[in-house]
Amino acid sequence: MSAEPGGVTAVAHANIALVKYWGKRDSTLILPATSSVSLTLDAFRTTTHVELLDAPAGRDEVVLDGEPLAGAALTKVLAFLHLVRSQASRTATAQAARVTSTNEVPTGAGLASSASAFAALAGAAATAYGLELGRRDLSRLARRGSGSASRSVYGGFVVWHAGDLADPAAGDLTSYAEPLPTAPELDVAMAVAVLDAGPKKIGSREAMAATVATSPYFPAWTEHTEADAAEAADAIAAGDLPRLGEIAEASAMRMHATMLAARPAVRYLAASSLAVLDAVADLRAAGVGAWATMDAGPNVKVLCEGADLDVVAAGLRGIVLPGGGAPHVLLARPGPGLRIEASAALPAGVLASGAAEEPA
Ligand code: 2P0
Repeated sequence: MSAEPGGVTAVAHANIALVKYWGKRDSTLILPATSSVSLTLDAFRTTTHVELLDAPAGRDEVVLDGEPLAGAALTKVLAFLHLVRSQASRTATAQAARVTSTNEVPTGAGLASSASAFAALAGAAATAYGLELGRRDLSRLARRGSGSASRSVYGGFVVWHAGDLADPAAGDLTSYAEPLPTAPELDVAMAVAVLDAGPKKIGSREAMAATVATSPYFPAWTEHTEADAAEAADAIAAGDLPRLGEIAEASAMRMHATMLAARPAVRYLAASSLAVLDAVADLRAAGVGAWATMDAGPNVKVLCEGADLDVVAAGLRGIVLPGGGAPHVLLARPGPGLRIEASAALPAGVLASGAAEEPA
């Protein structure tokens, strides 16, 4: 089959883990040490277009936000395209791809840009190369680009299963994401206190590996996280936001405690992060349901009820940071799963199978 004229566009949104993924048991297949639970947001998204070229596979072109991608980020994308081609069983496997991506997430600032990026790339590349994957297999494929990307295949609350621990082949088949049953009355939102939009000092992949290798707290982290994921799923099904918030904040603090115990310490917590954590505690003391979570960067995301978003945002904007000034605050609500749009006819079932499994 020849290249689809026009190619394929996919849109995916960032997700924020409420029960964190931190540590792999297999770094080639990107199998996590534990299951994780997340919320896909409406605010930060990646749009990726993939078209096949009349050129051999070694001539892939990758452009991110108008600039040719280079270095380690390019290597990751090329390896992912190679994986997609190796899974596709048509003559087009030998064709190169042109990937054009636009990120509406501050790249590398701990706002989960790799999650939306690899979910969108998985959707666009798999479709362009003629792989007819359902949502579950798309989430397994996205996982190979970046673990957290498996969760951005779905909207709303999502679980990414650790999968079968017996052996890597079984784990590869069973480590996928899926939407979580959610109480209809559970109306949540997230305020993001952006403290440093610059690139992080140490990437999460390297930081995770250092934590697994050197933190004596890592076994305790894995031991408790599986139970946290199950309890978070229960709280989401029951519509119990206070319980979910408490688990989420504890999971984030435990993850940072575990990485702080690495040698040398992996430290994303900044003085400004602590100021925001204090403000969140103050909000709670004043009777506002607000719970903090943090990822591989200093920014603090605050989970709250949808109706409380304005009061939470006002509280965060009122913080005087240690260096002076106030945090920049972004507002988000639950967002949708991966959307794939092809500008040419696609094999029947590719788009339909995804749409059918999309949560309302
Ligand atoms: C998460 N993070 O659950 C955790 C919490 C950051 C802190 O997943 O190596 O880019 O590509 O699988 O998914 C960020 O790590 O790592 C991440 P790889 P990823 O969201």
